[in-house]
Amino acid sequence: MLSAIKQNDRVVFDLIKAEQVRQGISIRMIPSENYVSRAVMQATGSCLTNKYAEGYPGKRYYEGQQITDQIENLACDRAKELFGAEAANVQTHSGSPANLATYCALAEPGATIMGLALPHGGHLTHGWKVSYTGKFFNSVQYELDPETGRLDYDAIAKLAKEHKPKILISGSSAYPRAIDFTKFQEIAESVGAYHVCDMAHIAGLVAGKAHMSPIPYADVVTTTTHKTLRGPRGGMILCKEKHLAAINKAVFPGFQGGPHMHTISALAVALGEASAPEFEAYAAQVVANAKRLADKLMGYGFDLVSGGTDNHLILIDLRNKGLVGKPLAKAMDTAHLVCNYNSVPGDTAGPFNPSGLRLGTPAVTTRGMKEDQMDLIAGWINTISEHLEDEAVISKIGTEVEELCGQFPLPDSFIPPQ
Ligand code: DSN
Repeated sequence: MLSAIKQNDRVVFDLIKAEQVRQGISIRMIPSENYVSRAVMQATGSCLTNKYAEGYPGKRYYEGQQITDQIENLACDRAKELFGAEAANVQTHSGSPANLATYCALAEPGATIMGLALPHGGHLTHGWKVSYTGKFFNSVQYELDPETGRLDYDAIAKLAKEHKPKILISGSSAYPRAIDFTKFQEIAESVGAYHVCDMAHIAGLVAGKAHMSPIPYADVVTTTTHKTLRGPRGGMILCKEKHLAAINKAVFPGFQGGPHMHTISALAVALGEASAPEFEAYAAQVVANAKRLADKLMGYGFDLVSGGTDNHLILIDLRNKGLVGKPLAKAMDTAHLVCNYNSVPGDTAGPFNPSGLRLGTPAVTTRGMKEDQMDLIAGWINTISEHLEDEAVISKIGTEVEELCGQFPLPDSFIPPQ
């Protein structure tokens, strides 16, 4: 599949090959990243990238939709079946536009929306002030309990009562604990708000029954499709039937033009894969790996926000170690251990050099790594944290990481087209 690129554009070919090598020899622990199957990757590179399909199946603005309508209907049907949702829109290009379109479908500009603050694990598009979701709407932000590092549902209920939001957002980008969506539904109902859940990070865990599903408890559920769900880079909105017309209108023509049909076809493939029984085992192992890694890191004296994890991610607060996130993340990257630095609750450092590190297990679990490998990874992170400036130590760990990756090649069906 890459042979034409090699022939036509050697520069791009070499860069893609180099990235393939990097992904192969790295322990990739950014919790929002994964490896897609070769089938998903081939669909994203298919002839569907040639097709415009503004509108929705049966009501397009261009002809030649004999096949695209079938593909989009298939993706919607598989999404509804997998998640038990009443309705689906599979056209949003990613999670941020999915969120913006959803808010605009349910509320007027200037209305009050309420989401988790970014340094407490929320996403930019949950109303953080630098995002247009925090400018177009009157954004009220809830925070984690400073003692427990967990969601405080009583405090959220109190804030909701005070501000009467039109939309209450559940979901997060850096919250390591299970979320009780029944509580969010109760709070939303009590103040007459719509409950919008952004399940981007945990969509694969929900599909694999390793996390409570928000679908029965939310008016609208948004998600990206490429994180734990292991699909192509894209977005999806699942909702109650009564909201579908408004959601569809907000996505197209409200915010987007033509849907990316190649991505939608790849999403259909990924949804099929996530419906297979093996996917439940995958989701369970993602969580088991994260728990083991969390336990080992705490054993080395790392302070984890909330004291552990229930899902696929871990947030280390480095302040007790006298460290900040960026130098540690960079040293780890040199040793092929890839994660991201991250703000932590109560962080006084800026977002470019925050006090935390965010790690996740979706990608390493796709490679087949289990608890024993998590022990090794925790040990390496600890050693690097104690030898940040020691190139010899970091280089030795880099070699060990490469060796471990050699023992855990991607399963055959995940090896990208060569
Ligand atoms: N950028 C994603 C993440 O890494 O969590 C969220 O959209």
